[in-house]
Amino acid sequence: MDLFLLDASMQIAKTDYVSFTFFVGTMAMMAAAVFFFLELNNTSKEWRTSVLVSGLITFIAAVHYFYMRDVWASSGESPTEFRYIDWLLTVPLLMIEFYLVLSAVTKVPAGVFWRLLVGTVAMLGFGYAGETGMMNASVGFWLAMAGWAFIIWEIFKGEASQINAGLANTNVQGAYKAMLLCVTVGWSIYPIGYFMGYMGGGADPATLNIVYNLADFVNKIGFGVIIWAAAVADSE
Ligand SMILES: *C/C=C(C)/C=C/C=C(C)/C=C/C1=C(C)CCCC1(C)C
Repeated sequence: MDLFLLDASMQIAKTDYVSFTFFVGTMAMMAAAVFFFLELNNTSKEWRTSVLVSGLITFIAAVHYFYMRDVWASSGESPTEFRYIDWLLTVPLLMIEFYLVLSAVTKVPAGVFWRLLVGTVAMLGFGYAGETGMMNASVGFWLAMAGWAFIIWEIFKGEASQINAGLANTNVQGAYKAMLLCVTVGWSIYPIGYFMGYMGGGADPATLNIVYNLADFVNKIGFGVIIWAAAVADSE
């Protein structure tokens, strides 16, 4: 089956499922961004920043997907640099969402965000070092896993979770629970992709990129929808 995708020299029609997922990813992220931006009108003032940030996350991803497809289609190599620039911008924004969603209904100390940011930078820094060969792939994997574990600890047991437990707002608590699920179950797709790409006995860049693209779809658009749903419900 030909997917009729242009490569960099404007040559058409090669069967390239990875390019196809980048292509669909660009469209989906764009559509999601437009949706979240327009839905700002349907949300109360306290929730507006959360929904705005969901729009920014998907917008930033759309632009990166556009470039990543190009790199893949013209070289057949993983667009690791664009991938990690995207993650370095969007994952901290996802972490800010925990702060913002709680802040919609109560006062939250900034330390909650800073600890999540530290975990994020460690997770992505070691992941990048492992993927680019600056560090042994397995060592990078386990150090990145430690960063992820730190994030999970903060939102399950740390200050963020205690603030959430003390709230009376079911919309926020419902969203918090769904966001927890994203960061644990949804995010687990990334280390699985990394493992298959770098550790399962031989790098397979095609599988790696398809898995990462699927994970982004769930964890950027899905995550945004969770927040949007809570925002709309709580604004009524
Ligand atoms: C929008 C982009 C998101 C939500 C990206 C999330 C990325 C991760 C959760 C990556 C995690 C990794 C590990 C836990 C270990 C192996 C290396 C990584 C960076 C793939």
